[in-house]
Amino acid sequence: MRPRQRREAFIIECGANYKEHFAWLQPCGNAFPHPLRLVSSADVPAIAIDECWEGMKRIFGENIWNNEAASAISLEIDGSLSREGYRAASDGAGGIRVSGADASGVIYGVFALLRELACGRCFYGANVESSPKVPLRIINHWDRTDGTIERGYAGDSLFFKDGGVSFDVARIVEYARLLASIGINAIVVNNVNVNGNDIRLISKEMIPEVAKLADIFRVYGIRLALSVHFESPVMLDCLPSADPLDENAISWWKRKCEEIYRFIPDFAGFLVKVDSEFRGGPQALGRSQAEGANMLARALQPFGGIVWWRCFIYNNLQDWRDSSIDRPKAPYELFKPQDGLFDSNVMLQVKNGPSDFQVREPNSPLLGAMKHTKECLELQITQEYTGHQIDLYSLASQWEEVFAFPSGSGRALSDLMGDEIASIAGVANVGLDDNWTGHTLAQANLYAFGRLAWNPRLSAKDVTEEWVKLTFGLDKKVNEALPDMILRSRKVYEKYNSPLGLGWMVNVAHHYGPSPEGYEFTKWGTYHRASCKAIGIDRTAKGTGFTRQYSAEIARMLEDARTCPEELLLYFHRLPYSFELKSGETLLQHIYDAHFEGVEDVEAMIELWRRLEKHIPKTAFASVSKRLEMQLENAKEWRDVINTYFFRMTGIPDKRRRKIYP
Ligand code: GCW
Repeated sequence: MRPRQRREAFIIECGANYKEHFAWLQPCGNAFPHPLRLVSSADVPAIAIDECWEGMKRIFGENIWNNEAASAISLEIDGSLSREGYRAASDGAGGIRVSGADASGVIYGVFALLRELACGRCFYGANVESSPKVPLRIINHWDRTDGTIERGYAGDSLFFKDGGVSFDVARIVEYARLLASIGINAIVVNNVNVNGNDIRLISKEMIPEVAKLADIFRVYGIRLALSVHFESPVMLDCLPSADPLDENAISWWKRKCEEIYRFIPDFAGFLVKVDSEFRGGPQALGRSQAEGANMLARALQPFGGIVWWRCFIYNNLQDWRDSSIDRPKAPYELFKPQDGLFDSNVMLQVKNGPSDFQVREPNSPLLGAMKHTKECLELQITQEYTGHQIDLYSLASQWEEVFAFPSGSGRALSDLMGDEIASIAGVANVGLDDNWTGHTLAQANLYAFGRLAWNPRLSAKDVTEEWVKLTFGLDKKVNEALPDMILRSRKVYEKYNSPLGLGWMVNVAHHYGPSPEGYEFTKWGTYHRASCKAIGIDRTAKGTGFTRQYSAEIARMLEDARTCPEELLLYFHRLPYSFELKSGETLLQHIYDAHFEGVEDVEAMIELWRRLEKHIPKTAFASVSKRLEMQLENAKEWRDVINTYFFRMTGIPDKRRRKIYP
């Protein structure tokens, strides 16, 4: 018998058939172990019970539950486990006990058990225990209240429409459970570029509307946060100034927080972008970043709120003629001297790379450099520079490298996670499209974000294999071939988009497709400075000095073109086209080869995908096939434009005499 009635809003139809919007929570019909009862202690949240009930039916069918059964799944709280942690283990009597440290822990424990069972791991041997390495695991939406999404490639916003909060309850519930199933515990629902009507999301009129979203997410242990405009006091209430030392501005934010917490008692806090890309901020008012951030932090502090203060600050009105300014240096130069000045509920939010979510970048030297200030690592799940969810691109493969990147004293970034870096944020790749992510296989990136945020030491291979099994079932052929195709896709895209860490050869307007000099003479600070002889920026001590921002051992490695990781060569060095790579090829020949190979690799991917036709649900097969064809066109465009560009620039032909357009 069911332990309690499910509320209407939580009923998700679990048909026997694959549906794209179930994502990785598909019905699967795995081998039935034996009937079970479901028992739980009184402090277990109703949603954990519901998810366990529905989830087991999804995996094993309706008959899994039988009130008379001898064995049980029992859910309980066990305060001895670490925060948000869980244990799911055999109880020795044919059943399983799921213990969670707290309400969230039981929810995560249930989803972990379901994941194990759906992946075909043995029911009787189930034994998983885990707790998150990083306490705050956040999704950042770049959604606007008009319903559009900045850098969104999967339809309109799930949350907003026509200037206000507007959503389909069932869809948000589905989204919340998908996020909870991968361990997400906070969500920022609006864009960091807070413009126009978006500024009003914290107005008296709109807070109660936003609170309706918070109410849904809360059930799944997810706290809601908002991006705010630093000048809100001026823009919303006509105060003369937003100066963080001005008493009026200070008390405005205090009152605003009181107002927000009346409607959203567990409000997570504010995400703030200032002093960059046409945003005002403390710097524009002659104040420091710390003064700006602390004003907001002190207003949130009595309620347990946090300020995520973005470090993506640089001069976006640079003169391309001036080679003394080097954009990647800006965040460290600005923030490092202010280490220790930020309140304890401020998290400095740093993008993984010092440039901007390029296919290949070193890690930002600011990550781990702030010894007395908390940081948040920002990753981008939406594929802005990585193929717009048209081209297949495994971000798990990229993030695995980000986490492995050396961070001084023999430590990798993953070693700092949860310690110096107390939170992790991912820019969402979802929208109203039926399959959430436009490209069905891009669901794997959202899945991987959650899993790696929980445990940054998991391998890209493991989480990708998991996603494939959960999404497309235990078909051997698919399980063998698809993870590999997904995992290799990052390298494939890199070959035709950005070999040797070059980056920025994209169309300026939208960042898809090639434009070798698109950014070259702009004000954005993103140049490769290709001439007929050499290419790349010298960022060594002899050049812009950017390498000096890293610890001595890392700087030494990057300084020398012979020890610098080859895939980052042109990020740190300016080199002649004749420079010889480890393969023995010249730099120019490598660029030609990579672009030809990129197209061949996409053709091979298409071939492989075709061979899976009978094993993949029709809807997913058709939509992915269509995108792969578009990707092939894109890869060819990149190959021909970039190779022609360098051939015209250098006059040196491809030594393998392949077609280049003179
Ligand atoms: O480079 C830029 C992106 C913007 C984004 C910005 C940021 C939300 O192209 O679309 O704005 O980064 O991260 O603030």
